[in-house]
Amino acid sequence: MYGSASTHDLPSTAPTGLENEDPILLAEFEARIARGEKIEPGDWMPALYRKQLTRMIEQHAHSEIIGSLPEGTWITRAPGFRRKMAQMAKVQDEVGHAQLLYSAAETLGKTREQMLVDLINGKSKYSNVFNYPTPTWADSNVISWLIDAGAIVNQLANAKGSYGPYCRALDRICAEEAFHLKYGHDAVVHMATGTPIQRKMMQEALNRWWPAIMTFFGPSDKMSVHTEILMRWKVKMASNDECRNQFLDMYVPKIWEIGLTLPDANLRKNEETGQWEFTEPDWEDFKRVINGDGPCNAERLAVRRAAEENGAWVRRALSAGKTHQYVRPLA
Ligand code: FAQ
Repeated sequence: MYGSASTHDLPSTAPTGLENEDPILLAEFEARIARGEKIEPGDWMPALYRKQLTRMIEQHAHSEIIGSLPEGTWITRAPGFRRKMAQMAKVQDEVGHAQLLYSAAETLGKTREQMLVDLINGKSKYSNVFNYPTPTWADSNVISWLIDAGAIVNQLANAKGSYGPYCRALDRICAEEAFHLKYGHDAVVHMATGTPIQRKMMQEALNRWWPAIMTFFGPSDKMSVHTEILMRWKVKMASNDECRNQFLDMYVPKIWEIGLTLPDANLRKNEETGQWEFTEPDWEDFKRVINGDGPCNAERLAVRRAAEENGAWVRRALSAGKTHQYVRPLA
C-alpha cells in the first residue's frame, strides 16, 4: 500500500463546538485572524480555540521534557568530552523549551501543576517518537538531527500563527533547534563517514527510526481530527501531510548525500506532483504508541513521576515561603 504526502482534502464540514459562541464576537475574532493579527491572552477567544491551543501547546511542552530523556541517557556515554558537553547543552535546551511552552499554555488558564499531573497520569499525549529506545549513540544522533529537523519544519510554520504567546515561544525555540540540527547533522556525518562499524551503526539506527520519523508529523490529513479547525484559526499553518512532504523534500537528499539509505523501497518523489510517495505508515501501531502502549511509554512516565516525587519537597518549601511575609532583619 502506498502513502503520499499529497494534500488530501480536509473535511469541509462546519466546525462543531461553536454553537454557544456570540456570533458577532466570533466574526470579529475570525476577522482579526484573517488580517494576520495576533491573539493575546486577555483578548476574547472562542472556548474551542482556548481548548485546542491548550491541548496542542501542552502536548508540545510534554514532548520537550519527555523528549529530553532518550538523549539525556547518552550524556554520560557520549563519545568524548566535546560531544558530552554539546549533548548536555542540547538536553538543557529541550527542558528550557518545555518551560517556555508551559508558560505559554498557562496563559490560557490551565495550571502547570495540572498539566504535569495529566502527563504523569497518561491523560495528556506527547510526541510518539520519544517512546522508542535509543540503544546506541547513533540512535541519539538520529534524534538530534532528524527529529529536530522535523520539529523545525513544524515550528517554523506555526511560529507565524495566530496566538501571540505560542508564536513568541516558537521563535525562541526555533533559534535553538537550528543549532541542535547542525549538531545532529555533524554527529551523523561523523559516524556515516567513519569506520565501517560506525557507518553500519548509523545505518542501523536510521533504519530503526525511519518508521517513527514518518509518523512524527501526525496522521495523514484524511485521518487528522484537529487540522481543519486549527488551520482555519491559523494555529497550524501547514497540515500534517504538508509538513511531512516538506521534511522529505529537505532531508531525504541530505541523507542520500552522505551515503545512507532509507528502509522504504517505495520512497520516491513524484516530480510531476512535487509530492513524495512512500509506504503507508502503520497507523494502528502509531495509535497504540500515542495511547500509552509503546516500547518505552511506561519507562518515560516513570522517570517523570520520580522527578515529581523527588522534587515535591522543593515545591513545598517554595510555596511555604510565599505565605510568610518577608521580615527585614533588625540592623
Ligand atoms: N505524537 O488531529 P491530529 C520536538 C495525536 S517537539 C503523539 O492530526 P493535531 C522537539 C493528536 O494529539 C515534538 N500524538 O492532531 C524535540 C491527536 O490526539 P488527541 C512535538 C500525536 O494536533 C526534539 C490525534 O493524534 N511537536 O520533537 C502525534 O492537529 C528532539 C489526532 O491527530 C509538537 O507538539 C504525534 N506525533 O496535529 C525535543 C508541535 N500526531 O489530542 C527533544 C505542536 C498526532 O485528539 C528532542 N503540535 N497526535 O487525543 C502540532 O503541530 C500538532 O499537534 C501535531 C498533531 C502535528 C503534532
